[in-house]
Amino acid sequence: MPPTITAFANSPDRGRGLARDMRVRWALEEVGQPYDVRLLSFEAMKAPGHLALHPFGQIPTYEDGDLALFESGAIMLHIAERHPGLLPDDSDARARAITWMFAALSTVEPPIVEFGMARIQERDKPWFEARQPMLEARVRARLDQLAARLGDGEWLDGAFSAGDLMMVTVLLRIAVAGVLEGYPSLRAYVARAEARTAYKRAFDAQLAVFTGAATG
Ligand code: GTB
Repeated sequence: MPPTITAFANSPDRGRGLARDMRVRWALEEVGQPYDVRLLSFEAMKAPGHLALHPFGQIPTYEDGDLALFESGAIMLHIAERHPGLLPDDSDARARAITWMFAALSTVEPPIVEFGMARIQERDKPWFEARQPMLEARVRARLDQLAARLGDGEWLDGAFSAGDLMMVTVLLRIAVAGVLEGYPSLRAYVARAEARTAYKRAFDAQLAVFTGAATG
């Protein structure tokens, strides 16, 4: 039996690959692991059946036999540790790739989410206009630092790894808001990742949910 992941039945991004099931789908595609998807409505996400799997009532989750996981980072690490292709064999390089996963989730993603959430949820609030420049500056500070580290490299640390996969999914969220304009090296980095066959397969699969073409 292939593992089963959960995803939005009606993703607010209309299938643009921004919800966090995308990173899990992409990781599974990179390692060539087939998977099933259980689509959930917002109501089903908060129902006892799903809360037993995910204490916060969110997607994605991952089930494989008796193992049930939540948190996209933990799921991706689990996949990367059990299949070749996403983490280097060398133990130091492996540790650095995992460090980039955590950097993406703990250091780069929070200001990006904060910026994005304000644009969605606070547009009608009196503080919106005043707060935006500060939120955008926090994002840009991280992008400046990330671009400095990437330099003219292809990936963050040698070959493509789970660290790049996670970082790119985080950057994609800001790319749609146009904030990557002015960061040509980061745009090229994201484009390189989007050109990967595994990325395209994952993207097409989650888009098919929105267009109604999904089969499973
Ligand atoms: N830390 C958790 C993880 O990494 O797995 C966060 C999981 C999470 O935020 N899940 C979201 C969710 O289930 C979906 S991905 N939300 C429903 C809820 O909390 O009730 C976040 C997301 C949603 C939509 C878009 N979008 O439309 O662009 C982008 C990202």
